[in-house]
Amino acid sequence: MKNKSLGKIADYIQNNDNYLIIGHIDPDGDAIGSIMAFKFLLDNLNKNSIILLHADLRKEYEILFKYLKPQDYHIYQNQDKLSDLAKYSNAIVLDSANIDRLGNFKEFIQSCFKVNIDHHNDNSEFGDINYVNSNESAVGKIVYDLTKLMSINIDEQLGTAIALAVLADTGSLKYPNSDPASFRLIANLKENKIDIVEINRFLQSFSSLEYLKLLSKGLANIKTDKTGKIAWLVLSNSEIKDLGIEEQEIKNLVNYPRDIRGVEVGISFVEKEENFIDISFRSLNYVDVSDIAHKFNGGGHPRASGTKVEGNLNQIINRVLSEVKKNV
Ligand SMILES: [Mn+2]
Repeated sequence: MKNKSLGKIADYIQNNDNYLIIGHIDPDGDAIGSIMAFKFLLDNLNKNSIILLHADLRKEYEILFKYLKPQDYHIYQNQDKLSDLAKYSNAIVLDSANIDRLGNFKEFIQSCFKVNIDHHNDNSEFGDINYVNSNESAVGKIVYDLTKLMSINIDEQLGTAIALAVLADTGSLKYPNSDPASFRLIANLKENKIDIVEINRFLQSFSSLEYLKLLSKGLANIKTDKTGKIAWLVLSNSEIKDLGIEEQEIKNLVNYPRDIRGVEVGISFVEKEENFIDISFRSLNYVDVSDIAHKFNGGGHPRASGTKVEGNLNQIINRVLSEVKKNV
């Protein structure tokens, strides 16, 4: 069922109970912020719910986990443990373009009643109720609108989660998707005493000195094509292993090649596991990088997309660059 208004979702959650809340695998700030915000929204309605996590993010996202109790979330261990969640018959799925993005929880979620809330224009509308609006800068903005629609008070925890989601997906209101509504949302939350400065500091700071050293290796490896319109950063698995960085710490490296003046397409190739390359694409003005990601079984938005490809690092770089060159 395709749904053009949030009213159906508001009615559904008012009239039901026991919700799983899940976002996409390898979550970004919008995924984490919006699942947390949804938890706080449901708490406000006295609904029973639990967050599903693909990996343990408690340390990295302490800024939000400080508002949660251990029984508020389930960190994936194995398929057997999922039977503990049998009483939850509804799933709120956020920021996930398709069901494959749910990783190990995919099969388990299939049997639930699914409310799919997203802003990816390639969303497959896998839900029993779907609200997909690619004009929204972040899923956190959609959760905010739902909060307003349901007249839920935005307290510190709910406001912090929403602001983190929107600031993450808009690059702290710097990216082209930062529409007036995103600025208004942040201004409203700031008026509600949400600490926007602290959230931006969290999003823009480095997780450790080792991470900064890894970044310096990545930066030293940046190259551009002859036109100067394509720039790419490369990190091999041996470079990552040498510094002992956790793979989930590595993120947003694609912003560095993208931020070189004159560059239209920035790319990062990060070999998190040997022969498994995480590729991220960002574009500035006109190249639809979601089209390029789709050619390599990935997805995303016109200005921000990604995929994961198995194979030899240098061969994959060459294949991807030749595809990008056709589009620039
Ligand atoms: Mn998002």
